[in-house]
Amino acid sequence: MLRVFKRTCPALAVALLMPLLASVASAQKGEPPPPPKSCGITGPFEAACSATLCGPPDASVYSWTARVKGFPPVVQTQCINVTESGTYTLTWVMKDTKFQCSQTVFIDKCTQNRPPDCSGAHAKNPVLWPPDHKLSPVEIEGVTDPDGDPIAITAYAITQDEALDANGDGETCADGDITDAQAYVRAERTGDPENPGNGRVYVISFVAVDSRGGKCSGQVTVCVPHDMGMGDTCVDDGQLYDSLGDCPQ
Ligand SMILES: [Ca+2]
Ligand SMILES: [Ca+2]
Ligand SMILES: [Ca+2]
Repeated sequence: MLRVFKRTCPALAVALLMPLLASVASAQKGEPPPPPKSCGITGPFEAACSATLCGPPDASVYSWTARVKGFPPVVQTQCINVTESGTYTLTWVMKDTKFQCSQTVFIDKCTQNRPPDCSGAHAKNPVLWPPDHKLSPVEIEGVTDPDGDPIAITAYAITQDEALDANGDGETCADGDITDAQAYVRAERTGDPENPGNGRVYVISFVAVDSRGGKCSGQVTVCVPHDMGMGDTCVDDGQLYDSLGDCPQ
């Protein structure tokens, strides 16, 4: 290639080679090449597998665009997680002034995806109190991905160790719900003087999927104690009942 350029268009060849020659000269002098300039976006210029780019904090509007395969037309969050090389442009508004900045990122493609790790999963609020019979969302925390990929969690089953309509727990069925992959459980337990119970235990089953299709599955528990005086503990008497079921007729 070089010989062809020299013969046909020496001026063009020199122009193309100038940046390369400059960086070789600076390397020979022992100086590191100058870092690319940043204009308000924080995040790496090179990364393995994926990178997180963030706009400045405290802006009132964020709008990311990129001509990159799979990137949506607009993403309106402060930070984005990207898995493809390309130039990402952010427009933001701060104190009624609009700013714009672009950053080019080179992503070294991962050849092997490692699945998420569900072993540390737990409910953000493992104890529900008071037992007011209301449905509460179960937020699942502690699932990680060794590659740093974003993870989506989908709840698919809920069971419990008390009957759905036992003595002293109101007459509410079902005692769980799953809407848009989010689990909800009812804050109630068996608790009349003749049948005091030992706290209700819910088990929520879920699957976690990373952005490249790797997955793991796990379970978290939520306890509705009999009372707070005995401590906020529950005894699991066996997950015999489907929380999503109807009351027995
Ligand atoms: Ca992964
Ligand atoms: Ca019930
Ligand atoms: Ca129990």
